[in-house]
Amino acid sequence: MATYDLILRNGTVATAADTMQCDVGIAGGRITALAARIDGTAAQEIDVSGKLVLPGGVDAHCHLDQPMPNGLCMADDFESGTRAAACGGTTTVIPFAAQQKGQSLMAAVDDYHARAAGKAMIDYAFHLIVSDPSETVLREELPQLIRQGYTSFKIYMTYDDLKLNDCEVLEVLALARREGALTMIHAENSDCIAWLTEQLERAGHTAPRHHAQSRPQAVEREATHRAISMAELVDVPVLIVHVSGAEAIEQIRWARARGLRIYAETCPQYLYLTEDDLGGPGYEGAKCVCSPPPRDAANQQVVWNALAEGLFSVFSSDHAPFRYDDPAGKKPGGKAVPFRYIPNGIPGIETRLPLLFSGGVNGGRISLNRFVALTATDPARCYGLYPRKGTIAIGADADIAIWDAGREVRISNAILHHNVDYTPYEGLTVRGWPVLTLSRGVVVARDGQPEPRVGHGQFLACGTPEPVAAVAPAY
Ligand code: DUC
Ligand code: ZN
Ligand code: ZN
Repeated sequence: MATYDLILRNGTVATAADTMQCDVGIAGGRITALAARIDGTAAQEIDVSGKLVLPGGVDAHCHLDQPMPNGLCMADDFESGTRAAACGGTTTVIPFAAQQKGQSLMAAVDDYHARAAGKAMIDYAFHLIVSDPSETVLREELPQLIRQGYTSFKIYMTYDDLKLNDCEVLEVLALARREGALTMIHAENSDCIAWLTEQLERAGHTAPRHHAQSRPQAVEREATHRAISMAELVDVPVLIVHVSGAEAIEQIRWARARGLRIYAETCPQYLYLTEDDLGGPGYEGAKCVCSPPPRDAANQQVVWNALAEGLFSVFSSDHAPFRYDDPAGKKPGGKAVPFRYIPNGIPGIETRLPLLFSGGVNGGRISLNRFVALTATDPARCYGLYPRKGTIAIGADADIAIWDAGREVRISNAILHHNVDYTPYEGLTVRGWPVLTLSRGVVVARDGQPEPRVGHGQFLACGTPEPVAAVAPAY
């Protein structure tokens, strides 16, 4: 008779494709049996009747312990970031090994491994950030790193310390096509932002709320269109990250209608925040300064519709953790500063899944299976981690989140486990919360509290991303 380390009994198991009543048998950190009734002995059994048994989330866009310029510092390292992720039902994170201009990409990766080692509670892979595509990076470092399992990278069309010009973007896209990697693009027009910021400052408009006016949708729309056009020229799939509203969505829809392989990601802030949240009393709006900025209620609706219809493949947190009351965070140097100096980014690694579940599944906007696809299966497919991650299937890692679909939780920073001193969602009540999170069969969070599993997380080398798997090298 088969033996198991753990059997989850009587749950409702959902994948991106199916929903079924069944037991889940786990041995050696993997799922080894799925059956209406598993016969066999187990070291432990957990009765999960009345609960949902879902693949643990894959948060494919989050920033943890990323080196920052100008005395800024991210609040979450791999320990606190993955602790919060696990409590929110996430079992894999993919943060960024970021190259500084002039730095070797290999050195950036080595440094990032040192930051993660022995700290992560759940498994992690790395995207790269390519900010300096020198000859050595393009000819030697990137091809080697791709072969070693760093098969996706983010490039920026804005931010002075990160942005690439269009020639550099084309070079990186051609390399991605040649070597079989997926390029993620931050699409905002840098010069337009600089000019608008200048105009706003001249008029004395430096409060946080003017951040949104410095990056209107046209800025995102134009860059999205340009990114799509460059991907078309090179004939390579790309993924546009953190899409904020109707105008960028329109570009992506247009590209898809032309048969272009343009993938897209959105985030909770574009469903739950608006630019009014940047206009809170005094300096409080700094808490919601991120880029692209949140838009308005009509745009939120367009993002919901696009999630439901399948335009987006990936729903990520873009967790970029800066403390509010901190000279290394939202108050550089210890004081309120003009919006251009506020570090961009908001925390959300623990609230990502409950926010989508509550408004999406319980709100009747998306099916449970679509929820699983957006938050686990499709991110794993996009970044070369499937089927080891992102699904419940025989042979997959036993990365599982048990959900109480009816549990009401009033979000407040006091119940979260990141190292940030605020949440943008303070006071919001959601329905549906993960009550048990397993990483390779090991309990890492229970009833909203972390288990002491620091260092349990392992590095994952990524395979070829599915979007690029079918592209033949040409250049
Ligand atoms: N924008 C980014 O591009 N990255 C981190 C956070 C943000 O707001
Ligand atoms: Zn970005
Ligand atoms: Zn980001």
